[in-house]
Amino acid sequence: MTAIEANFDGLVGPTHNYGGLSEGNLASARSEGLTSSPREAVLEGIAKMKSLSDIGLLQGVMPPHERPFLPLLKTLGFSGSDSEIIQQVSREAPHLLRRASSASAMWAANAAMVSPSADSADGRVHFTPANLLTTGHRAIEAPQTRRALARIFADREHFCVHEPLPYQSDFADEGAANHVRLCERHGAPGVELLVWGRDAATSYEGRFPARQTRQSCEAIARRHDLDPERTILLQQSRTAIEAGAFHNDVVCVGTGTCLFYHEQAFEDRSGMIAAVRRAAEGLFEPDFVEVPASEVSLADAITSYLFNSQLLQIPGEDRLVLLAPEETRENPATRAYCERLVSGNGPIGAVRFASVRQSMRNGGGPACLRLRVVLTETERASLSANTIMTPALFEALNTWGATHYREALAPADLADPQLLVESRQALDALTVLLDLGPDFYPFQRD
Ligand code: SUG
Repeated sequence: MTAIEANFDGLVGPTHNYGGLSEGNLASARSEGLTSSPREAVLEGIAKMKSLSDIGLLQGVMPPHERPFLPLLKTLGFSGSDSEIIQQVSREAPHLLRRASSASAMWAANAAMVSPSADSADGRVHFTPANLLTTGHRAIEAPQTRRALARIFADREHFCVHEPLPYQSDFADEGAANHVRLCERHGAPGVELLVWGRDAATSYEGRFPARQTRQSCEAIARRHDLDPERTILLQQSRTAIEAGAFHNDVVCVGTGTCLFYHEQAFEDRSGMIAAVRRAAEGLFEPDFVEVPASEVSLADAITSYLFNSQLLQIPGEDRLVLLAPEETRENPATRAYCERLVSGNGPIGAVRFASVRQSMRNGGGPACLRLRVVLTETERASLSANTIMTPALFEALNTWGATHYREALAPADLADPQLLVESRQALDALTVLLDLGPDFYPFQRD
């Protein structure tokens, strides 16, 4: 079966801001209180999508969520008109307003864990929306994410969109950011690597939270009906989490037969290599591109986001292309590493750079912004809604972002009730553009 790997990018929402909400995410902490530019952010994201679509890759769009999220504030006891609620919460509990206003759904790598039909016993593509329960601002994402996935991947003959895992600490799940799939061809059975940071059966104490549990990986492997022989559970290294790698995709990325990772990414590095080799036996020969700490320290890997890159198989190119954030070029250690990498004969033949600075300041690089979905031709043909990037959609989204988004958003602006009005207008217009149906957002159903 031939299949391709599509990227569905999260469109940045109109309230994009720097709330300092993610413990263990160093960029989020550093940026707290800065003034953001929602318009620049959304346009950067749209430009990245367009550039991938232009080189022949299938590019989709995941819609932003409704923010500020009034249902959360109402559940917490705030009442009155929408504008009264915003004013009251901004006076009495500004941290809750930040929580309810984050545009964090843009990081679509955390939207869900996805297994292609070639890996699942029932021959369907499986999605588990991530419960994201470790951080308060992200724990409200899953219901809307599920709705978006169920709208786009509506055909039940080909797609199965599960409920998120239970909201219990044992099942903390952060989606595809802790998942890598290796394969000979996208349409052939592959090896799925599920990476966890914490085993719920033992106590975990660390400087920063470990956001993914072993138990959530086990549950996902079961419900996606993956072949146990081809599925590997791996422990993310504690050292990496302590250094600020809050997801495995901050220190590792893989596609096709190539796994590109930092020497200190996994707790048991040689065990990981042996397990991948064993699981790939008879399918393909894995290529391990390991970056030694002596060449790129964990600290440099994390500030530059070298690994939070998209590793792309571009039609017409023999070797893989690494699409890294601009910050990787600006860091002397990672720039020098990239030059050496492409001068060799390894599987990665070129490094290109994308500017996603607004997202990067919150710890989201090119890889965070996209959810990969492997699709056969039949599955591709059965997608619903209008979410595939085309020149016309690009033009429409660009105009939409430039029209509806603010140039600048300072922390105090979250208290402005007009921001809620503007955001809803933007989402109403987007619902039509992307053909998401009349009642896609909670505010449209009220
Ligand atoms: O979950 N940042 C996100 C970044 C997610 C990056 N995704 C991947 N690595 N795949 C997070 O920590 C910061 C929001 C704020 O502080 O305003 C934030 O949620």
